[in-house]
Amino acid sequence: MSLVSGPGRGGTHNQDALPDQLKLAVDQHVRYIRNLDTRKDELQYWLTEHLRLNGVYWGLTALHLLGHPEGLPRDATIKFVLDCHNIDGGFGAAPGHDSHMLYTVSAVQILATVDALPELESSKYGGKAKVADFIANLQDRESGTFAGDEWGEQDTRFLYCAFNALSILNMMDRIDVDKAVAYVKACENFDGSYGRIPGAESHSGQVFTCVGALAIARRLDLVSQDRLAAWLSERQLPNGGLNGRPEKLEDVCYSWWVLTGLSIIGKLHWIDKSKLSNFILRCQDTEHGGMSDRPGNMVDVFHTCFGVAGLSLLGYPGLRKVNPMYCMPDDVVQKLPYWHK
Ligand code: GRG
Repeated sequence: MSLVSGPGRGGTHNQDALPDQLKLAVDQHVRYIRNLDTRKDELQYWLTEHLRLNGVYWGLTALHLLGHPEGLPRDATIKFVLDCHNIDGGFGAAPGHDSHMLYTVSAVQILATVDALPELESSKYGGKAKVADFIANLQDRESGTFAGDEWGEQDTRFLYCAFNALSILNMMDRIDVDKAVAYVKACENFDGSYGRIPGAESHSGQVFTCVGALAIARRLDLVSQDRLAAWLSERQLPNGGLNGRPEKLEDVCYSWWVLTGLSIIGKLHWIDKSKLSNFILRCQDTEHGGMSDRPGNMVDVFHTCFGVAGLSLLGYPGLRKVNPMYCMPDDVVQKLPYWHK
């Protein structure tokens, strides 16, 4: 898809009228992401092995939103994902690593994004039913929430990951959705925002997971929409960036965690979109590509993904539309059988 002539959403900027530092450095970002896997002689590459499958998801998602799906070779990507599959049906961060919910959701998202979900059936450790079993076994049938792995830490992040992956696999019937939904409601605080477990501090990361899970379950009626939107809009600081909770610093990734909540409940206009968009663009390395948490800091693929996804939600021209519930290209989500029931 050509970035300029592709199906962009139109939005807050006319790109040609922008000064250079406020233009999205598409070619540099694509080159930066493509080169990440060629840096195997760097210590940093091996120090981040425990995040590899997440890293592939972040890089691939950014490339697809930037209009360059060819940026990572499809066959090698599918092979790497399947090499991370384990006998318990879950996926590890890299071949030989233990299974965890966080990598399992990335595996499912990657395969769906490159239209390769049927490839799961060729895995020596079983197809999508086995993956669904791994996820379903992590639900605490008493409380309804989920653990990340067999060791048991519970967090609404894992509940969201289960909803995300199982809805993509069209296997939500493997879990007790009503119990999980009631658990999410119990994580809501007086300010309309959400925490990791009932009574935990409100954090915008948890707004993404809780509101995202309720949206996937088609239960947005449970969200205190005006109170939540007020709390989320207060996350914007004078420099345009967003923080994750009161009194904290801004960070590009909150352009995703905060903005998605507002987008899902139809209140994106409660923040200053143009100021946020300029903040994200100031976090680019326009020479070598990539985005950082704040202007001038070192770039990484996590912030690059959520910066680009945030710009897509803001309607930055030329970007492929992102889906706020899944952080995947919207056209991929629209085709999922789960959304046609
Ligand atoms: C499919 C997009 C996608 C995600 C999978 C893992 C997950 C589900 C969601 C993570 C949601 C979350 C908790 C995001 C927040 C991440 C973050 C930057 C946490 C930092 O917390 P602190 O306390 O930082 O270190 P602050 O900014 O509060 O000081």
